[in-house]
Amino acid sequence: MENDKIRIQWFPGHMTKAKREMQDKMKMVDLVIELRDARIPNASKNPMIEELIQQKPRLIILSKKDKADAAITKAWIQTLSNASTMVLALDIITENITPKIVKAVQTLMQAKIERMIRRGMKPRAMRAMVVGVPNVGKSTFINKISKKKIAVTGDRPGVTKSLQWSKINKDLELLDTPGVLWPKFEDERVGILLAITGAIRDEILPLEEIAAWAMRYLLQHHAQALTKRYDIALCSDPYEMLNRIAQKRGYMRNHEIDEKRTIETFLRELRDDKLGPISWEVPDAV
Ligand SMILES: Nc1nc2c(ncn2[C@@H]2O[C@H](COP(=O)(O)OP(=O)(O)OP(=O)(O)O)[C@@H](O)[C@H]2O)c(=O)[nH]1
Ligand SMILES: [Mg+2]
Repeated sequence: MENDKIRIQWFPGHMTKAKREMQDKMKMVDLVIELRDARIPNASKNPMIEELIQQKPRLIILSKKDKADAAITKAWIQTLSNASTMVLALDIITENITPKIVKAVQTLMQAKIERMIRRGMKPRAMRAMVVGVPNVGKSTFINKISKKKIAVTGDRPGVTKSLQWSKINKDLELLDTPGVLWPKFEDERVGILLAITGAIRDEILPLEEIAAWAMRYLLQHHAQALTKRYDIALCSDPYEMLNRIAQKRGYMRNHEIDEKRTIETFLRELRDDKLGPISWEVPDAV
C-alpha cells in the first residue's frame, strides 16, 4: 500500500465559475495580491494565476509564516522576488500588517500613480485582487487591513463563495475572492502538500495515505519533533509509527487500534503546529 499512487480528485464546479468571474474582474484591477502558504510556497502557487494576471504588478504574501521555518521562508523570499514581484512573509493574525501592505502597494504602483498625475488625472484608489488557494488566509488578511469583519473566515477550505470589494482607505481597495484550486495537479506531491496544510476538504482525501506521507517526511526531516511530541521509539515504517502513537495514547476500540482517530489526531496536531514550525518545501537554491 505504501507505494501506491495517492489520488486526490474533486469536481471544481464552483471554481470554474470563480475563475471566470476573476478573469472578468481582472481588467479593472491594478495589481494582484497573491497569498501563498509559507510552508509550501511552490505547491500553493496557482498555475491559473499566471495566466490570469498577465503583466500586472504582483505582491506575493507568504501567509502563516508563524507555522513555517523562518530560515527557509527567508530563502523563499529571495527566490520569488523579481522586478515586478514583491514578496512579504506575514503572520496575518498577530502582526500589524497594514503599514507593510500600504507601503508595498505604493512601491509597486509608484510608476502608475506618477503616470496618472503627469496626465493630469486625479490619483484614485488602487484596486487589488486578493487571490490564493482555499484556506490560505485571504479573508483574514482583508479583515485585518480593513479593521472590520467584512469577510467571513474559517479554518476550513471553501469559506468565501463570491467576489467582494472592501474599501480600505482613499488609496486602496481590495477584492476578496473564493479560494481556487485547479482541475488537475501536475504532480501528486502538490496535492498532498495542499492536503497536509488544509487547502483541500478532508472529506475527499485519502487521509491514511496523506498521514503516512507526512509521517515519512517528518521521519526524514524532523525526527526529533516526533520523539518530542509522541515519546515513541522511531522506526522507518510510517504506518508502524502511527500504530505506536495510537498505542501510546490509548486510541483503541474493541482491543484494536482506532485508525481513524489516530490519523485525524495526527493530522490535526500537525496542522495546529503541535510539532513545531515546519516548512514542507525548500527552494531549489537552498
Ligand atoms: N497561524 C496563522 N493562521 C492564519 C494566518 N492567516 C490566516 N490564518 C487562519 O487560516 C484560516 C483560514 O483563513 P481564511 O481567511 O478564512 O482563509 P481564506 O483564504 O479566505 O479561505 P477560503 O475563503 O476558504 O478560500 C483561519 O483559521 C485563519 O485564522 C496566519 O498568518 N497564521
Ligand atoms: Mg475566504
